[in-house]
Amino acid sequence: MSNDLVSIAERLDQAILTATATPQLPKGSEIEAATGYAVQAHGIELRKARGERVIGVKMGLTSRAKMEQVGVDEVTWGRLTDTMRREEGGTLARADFIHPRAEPEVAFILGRRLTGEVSLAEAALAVEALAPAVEIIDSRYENFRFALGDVVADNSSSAAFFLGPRAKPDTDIANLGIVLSINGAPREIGSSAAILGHPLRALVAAARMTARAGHVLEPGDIVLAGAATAAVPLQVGMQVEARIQHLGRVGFSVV
Ligand code: 0L1
Ligand code: MG
Repeated sequence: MSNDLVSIAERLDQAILTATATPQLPKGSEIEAATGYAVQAHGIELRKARGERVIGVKMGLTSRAKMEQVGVDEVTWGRLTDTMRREEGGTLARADFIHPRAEPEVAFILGRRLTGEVSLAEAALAVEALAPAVEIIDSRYENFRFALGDVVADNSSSAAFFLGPRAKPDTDIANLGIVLSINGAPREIGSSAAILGHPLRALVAAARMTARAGHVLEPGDIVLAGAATAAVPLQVGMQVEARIQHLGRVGFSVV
């Protein structure tokens, strides 16, 4: 990888470590999605060198609401590491992030390896459990503004996540009601059908897209299917809760 791309990965990594936004890549020097994935992989190597472990992936921009919120219209993915996982029912320290937003997600926990071109049926068979989840996205770019390759380089904005209790893998997830509440009041309401028409399609896309980058989904991995609603900016004092019909709830407070 060129020195320029290494330095983008290092700049994004510093933005994470210092919770300080970095300027957008200058107009005309935005990177292609494929290059963005190489930069993302390098950023993850920097995290692994600090002892972090990859424990799954997140799919991004899998719903129209999300694509419209950020003006990018392609599905993306990023890696989840162990230090990004937070205790369900616990806290999220606002100061650890730049401009965090929360979004409700369906999570898959895999029971077997899944990679490459797979059918919906094969993807379903690989699922050991489902869970309600909240992803915290925190673009490392100023003003949450980016083009496709830039956001891919930035690990698809992924910053942290909360996972709720496990639900049975054969739960019908085609059209589940999803509510994201702040301080007990519903803020965003959606349906799992907004996630590529069916959240399992996000898992199929995860197997295919990660394989292209030489990344294999392994048993035990967590896959976030992507949000069904727009993301909500977080402030200190908020109690955040996601409820997904038949899957349950997951919540935390922002301190
Ligand atoms: O998880 C997501 O859908 C986010 C992907 C990146 C775009 C954003 O920062 O909202
Ligand atoms: Mg997300």
